[in-house]
Amino acid sequence: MTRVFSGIKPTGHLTLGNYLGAMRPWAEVDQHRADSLFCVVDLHALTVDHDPARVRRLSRQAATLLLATGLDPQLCTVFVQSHVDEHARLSYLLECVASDGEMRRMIQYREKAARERERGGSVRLSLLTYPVLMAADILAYGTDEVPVGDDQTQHVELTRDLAVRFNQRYGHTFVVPKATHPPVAARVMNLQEPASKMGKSDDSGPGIVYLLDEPDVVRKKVMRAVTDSGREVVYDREGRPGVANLLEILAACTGGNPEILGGVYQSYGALKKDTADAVIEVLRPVRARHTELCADPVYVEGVLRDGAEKAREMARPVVDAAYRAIGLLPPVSEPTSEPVSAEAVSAEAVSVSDVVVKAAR
Ligand code: AQP
Repeated sequence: MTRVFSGIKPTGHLTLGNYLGAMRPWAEVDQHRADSLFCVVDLHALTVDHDPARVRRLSRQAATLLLATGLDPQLCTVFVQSHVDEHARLSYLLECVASDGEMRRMIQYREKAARERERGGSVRLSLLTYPVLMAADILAYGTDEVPVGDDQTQHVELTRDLAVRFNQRYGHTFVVPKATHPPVAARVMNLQEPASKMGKSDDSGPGIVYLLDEPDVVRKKVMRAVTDSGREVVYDREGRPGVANLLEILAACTGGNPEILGGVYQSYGALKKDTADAVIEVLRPVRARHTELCADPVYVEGVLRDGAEKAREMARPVVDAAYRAIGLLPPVSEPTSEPVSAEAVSAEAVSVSDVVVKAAR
């Protein structure tokens, strides 16, 4: 069965971009067709300046929202990254196969580091290395597919490169995964700045629809969305990015096609009104289920506890195999009373490579 892994960072309140680009396909498609793991990647939230109490709150909220979107613990595994040590264990090994140059080329690093410097802050080393941790998140589970918004394509490419390089150097250990994207709304743009992605840690509140926004707030944000200088409603991502963004959002919410929808509207006002209605309807059940789940924190905690246990069991053999393959001595479970002969050492070498081959299968 196909193995799917993906995650969400608790760096801010989750947005319509997170939902349409990732969370909705996870709940509506992936959990039904694949052996899926979905994770709140809290370690990634430590790569920028953060308030510890806020990260904890946002992690709990993200986990609750994952369940509110319809993820079913009977069908998939939902957990928190820091509850499974294997991610950090594997990350270090992958740092030993990644190069400094390839990390500095990551677009998200360059953008976020520039933003951090503008604010007068210092750039954390973890901001540079976190794509390696993301590679570890994915590779630890023998993942075949990573359903993400298209801003994550470069990180999944890096993951593939690291997997291939590790396998070539140290023997076949990792499955080489690929990214998958939803057919529309793989990159929802900020309603006030249609050239920028709708991101949860942006400062531009009015351009971002949050999953927990009240319906009248959603309507206000959509009705005030920046459109383009023309008057005609056409789907043109380059020339009319504001209108194209609204058409994509509407298409994603109604199951339509943005180009066809472009021909239906005579005015920006009508397009905005229908888009606002469609977004409000799509978010309504998520908000309602979120309220119910907030009243039952014991259930949410139980899901996360069971999820972490299952995830640990899946990741451990893969990460242990990587430790052996790269040349680390297996932990000694019982002290040896006998001196180790040269023959025993070479026999150990044979049995270790055997373990790697078996784990990779
Ligand atoms: N605007 C978007 N359109 C489509 N997909 C998106 N995703 C994020 N934004 C959009 C997808 O949501 C998943 C989880 O994203 P993330 O938590 O890794 O990061 P983020 O929301 O993209 O975070 P920001 O806003 O850039 O700020 P930080 O990084 O500081 O949290 C991913 O699959 C992503 O593609």
